[in-house]
Amino acid sequence: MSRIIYMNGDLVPEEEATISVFDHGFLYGDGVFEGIRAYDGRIFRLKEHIDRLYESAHCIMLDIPLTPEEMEQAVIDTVNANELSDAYIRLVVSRGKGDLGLNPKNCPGCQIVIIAGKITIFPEERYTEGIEAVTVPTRRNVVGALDPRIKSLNYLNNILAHIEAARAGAREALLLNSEGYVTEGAADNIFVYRRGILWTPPVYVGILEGITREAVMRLAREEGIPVEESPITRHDVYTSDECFVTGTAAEIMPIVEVDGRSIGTGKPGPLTQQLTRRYRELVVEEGAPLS
Ligand code: PXG
Repeated sequence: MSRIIYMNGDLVPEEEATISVFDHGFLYGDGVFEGIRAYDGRIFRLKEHIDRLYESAHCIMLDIPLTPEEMEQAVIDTVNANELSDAYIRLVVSRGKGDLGLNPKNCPGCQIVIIAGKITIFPEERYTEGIEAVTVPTRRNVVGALDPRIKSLNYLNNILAHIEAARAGAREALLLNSEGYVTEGAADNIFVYRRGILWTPPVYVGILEGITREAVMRLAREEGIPVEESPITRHDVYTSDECFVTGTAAEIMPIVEVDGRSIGTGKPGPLTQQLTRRYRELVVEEGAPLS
């Protein structure tokens, strides 16, 4: 079935939703994006995703000619046009059509695209059994070069990590920063539960400030679990009682083995399971209604 795509203010059939080969998103990865989910007729943390999109755009000096409220409405309209109540939403703002040569001044206006499609959910056994992760050779982008807090269209760092993990036979990649601290997965944030404290790396080590990460930190605190944002090493991960990654797509995914070391009992632990239950309740309770 053909999808309806939002293209700079118009809702058009996907066959008509085309981009110029001179778009700087295509030529240079010059742009920003968000991945958002709707659950049961509500868009989870829509405002937070839009705020992060505008922060990313601000940092790359990309002007978006819509207010954040107009962008929220555009997302809602796109999901409704596709008659979806559960959806995966990809919002992309590129520098727009320009010329050859990287000068963004040659791009008169940005290109805004919103795609809303059916969500492909991971097989349930990944949640019940957990998955293996490996630390990969490629280091996370250095904060002083391309800050991972910017969700830019240049995702090669993450794609290389993904390829390297897959070649090593693991479903998840863990990226270290240039100093060897653990940063995050290819498209997810990491948590470890060790000696009664839930640890997650702070943004300054070089991570995306994940919206699921924030929600999980809040849920854990509500459950009375102490949460610390502090740099963690491979040792902390290998010796943790529980480990999981969080993201819009994966939600909360248990990690049961890292670099051949089993984590805890080698099965998803009780805190991971408890937080997963709470998160699944939260996503259907909260969120911007579609109508
Ligand atoms: N780190 C990175 C590098 C990410 O790309 C996260 C952490 C988790 O952030 P959120 O805000 O989602 O909790 C991400 C998110 C996709 C896709 O299609 C990728 C993400 C989210 C949704 C879809 O690959 N990345």
